[in-house]
Amino acid sequence: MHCTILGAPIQAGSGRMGCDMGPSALRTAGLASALTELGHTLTDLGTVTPAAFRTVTHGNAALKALPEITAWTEALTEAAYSASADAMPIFLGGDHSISAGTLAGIARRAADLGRPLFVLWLDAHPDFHTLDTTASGNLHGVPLAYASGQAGFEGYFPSLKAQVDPKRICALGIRSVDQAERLALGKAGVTVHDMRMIDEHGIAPLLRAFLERVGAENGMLHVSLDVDFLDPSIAPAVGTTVPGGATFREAHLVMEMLHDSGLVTSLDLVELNPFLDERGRTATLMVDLTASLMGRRIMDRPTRSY
Ligand code: EXY
Ligand code: MN
Ligand code: MN
Repeated sequence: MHCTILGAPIQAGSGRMGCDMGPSALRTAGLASALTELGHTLTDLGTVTPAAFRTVTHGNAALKALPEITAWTEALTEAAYSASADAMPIFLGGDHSISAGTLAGIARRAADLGRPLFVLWLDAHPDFHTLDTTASGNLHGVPLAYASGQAGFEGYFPSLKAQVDPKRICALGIRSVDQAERLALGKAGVTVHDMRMIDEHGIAPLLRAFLERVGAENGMLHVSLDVDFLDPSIAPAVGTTVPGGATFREAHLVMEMLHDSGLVTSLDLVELNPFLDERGRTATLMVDLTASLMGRRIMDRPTRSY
């Protein structure tokens, strides 16, 4: 497969410093060689440049860095649209606000191709706030709501050429949800598999059911991997740790199943804050998980088609 790598060093969406070093840490941890060793070809397109900042004011006084995040969203939408023309783009965050742009651009690509876009959101959080409901004002908490066309972004964020159908989103690993998000997710029809679901059923059957849907509709599949999907004991380098996350083996199993499905068409690696890491272990784990998603395996086995 041909992959393109794009760096999106945004940190303003997380309300703290450090995520701007994410792309650099992922490169240092060997992302490029992990991909080429698996036989993939690769173009590193470097760092996306945000559009010019506009002065924007909003009634929610808590909002932080709105002009900056909307400028990045504008640029990332274009970058994601172009990069998905003939390759599998891998977007290196940066905090999760990058996905406002990556999803918007990929959704436009899917619409051009006449294919349904599915999203697998691997995260402790659903990031389903609107500009009106976020209390923290941290815009890494809004990208999924924006890209799926929830109300309240008009006039602030770029208008969407195509949106993600919320009914084609599966959020997996969720364990920190604000009340406004809970209501909005239910209303929009997003599939949310929280940790309780994973504990009761196991992660594989939940993911398999979703992949079967994607395969049945010949869908494209965007995977958005937030570091805090993982348990903090194995992935400390994130500002929003929540106990009780995916284990090392659960996370690798998800990646291995995604590879075997052959369905993944784009990927975000987000929220890595190298300032909080321990000798690069979280960056290395994120690269190893990407390698599993791209075909690294312990032993050969027949590929399953979904
Ligand atoms: N729901 C909380 C908020 O809106 O502030 C926490 C959001 C954390 C978002 C991280 C990236 O996944
Ligand atoms: Mn997130
Ligand atoms: Mn999160």
